[in-house]
Amino acid sequence: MSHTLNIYEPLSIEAIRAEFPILQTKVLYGGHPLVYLDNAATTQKPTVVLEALDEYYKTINANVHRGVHYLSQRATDAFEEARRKVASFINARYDYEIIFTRGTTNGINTVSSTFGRAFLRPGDEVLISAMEHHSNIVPWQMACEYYGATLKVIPMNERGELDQAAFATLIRGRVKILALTYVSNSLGTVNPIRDMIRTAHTYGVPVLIDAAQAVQHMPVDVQDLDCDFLVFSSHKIYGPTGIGVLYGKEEWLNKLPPHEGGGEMIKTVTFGKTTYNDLPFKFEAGTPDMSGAIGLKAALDYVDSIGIDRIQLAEEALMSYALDALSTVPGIRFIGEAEHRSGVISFLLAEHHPFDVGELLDKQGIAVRTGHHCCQPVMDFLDIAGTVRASFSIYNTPSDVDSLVTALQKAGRILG
Ligand code: 7TS
Repeated sequence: MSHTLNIYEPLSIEAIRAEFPILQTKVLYGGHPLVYLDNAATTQKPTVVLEALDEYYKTINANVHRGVHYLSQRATDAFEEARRKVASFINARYDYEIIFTRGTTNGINTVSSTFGRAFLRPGDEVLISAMEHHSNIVPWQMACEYYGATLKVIPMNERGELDQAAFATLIRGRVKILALTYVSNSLGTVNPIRDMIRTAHTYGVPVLIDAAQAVQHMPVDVQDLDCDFLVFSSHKIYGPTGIGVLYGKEEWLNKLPPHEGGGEMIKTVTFGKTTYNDLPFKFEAGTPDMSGAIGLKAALDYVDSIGIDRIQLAEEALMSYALDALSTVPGIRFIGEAEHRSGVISFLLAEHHPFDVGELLDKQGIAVRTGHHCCQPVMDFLDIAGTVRASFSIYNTPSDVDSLVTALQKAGRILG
């Protein structure tokens, strides 16, 4: 759908904002209109998604893949249509390479534990980067601990860019898998993952991409990237919470053992032995989140109706406006100044604690996130307690940025 749109045609932000009922919120203290700049944590939901959830429960709710009856077949059709939508959205070769998960974290844990069981042995290495979210650190640490492997880390510089020379050396070790974020949620860095995937493949190393902060901001094509696994969360791309996606190349998904045991992931069960189902069901034990998948489909349809290319252009323009505008705030220091950035701007205000700044912004109706953003190693490396983070989405406007700037100036004056 997106390719039929003129990507240079400006978005009608007012029309977009009207699709998101929650944006009408007035923040309790002082009745300030809500300025929502915490989109990296979770995005708000457009009416089409809310209606899809409502419609699902009102008209077709039934368990999937199990009943011959009318509702069950309708629910199954809608659920599988959602899978096809996800496959086409990220350009997977086959629908059955799409596994529904509970979210990014659950997707990474599915790969780390099954990959660990199948392939990690004492002396092996798992390679991650210095800017990973805890979700892409801890599961690998646990797998390494369990199987006697070692976790290696690609370092970054002060600007928040990965050290490519160090990567070129590290990948030549005994690396069994590279797990890397596409876009950093704490610094906004967009990593050159296509090149890094190509390098990893020259050493026969498969790559998992954490696309939690990428799919909502830029086109993601898994065949073009040639990644072996890719994960994201529905709730960060205008869809419901509780559901996410694990993409895996057929070849890799077939090599991994199942993650959880239960209904749906089996072909036959006796007390002596169970044989496992084919993809994608082998990785979907138990009743899946049917309404979530259908809500996610509605969200991806919504994104396609605008066009991810246009979203990318509009958000880049807004980011650039925000960087210029924020630069005028006395005492501001940007954290993360990579050349290629997306979605988030992290900063500190003079010597003030990020939490104090965040609280004063909240009092003025502005929602940002403060703290380590589940990236404690990033904060340790930069020797800071945390940052204030403004993160953007399609419904944010230059006027949101102006409100942030005014509120920061006021916070600066109050904090002295
Ligand atoms: N990976 C990245 C890069 C993320 O930004 C997040 C969530 C996750 C993984 C985990 O996603 P989940 O949906 O499974 O929780 N990031 C954030 C954030 O920046 N603020 O709140 C959650």
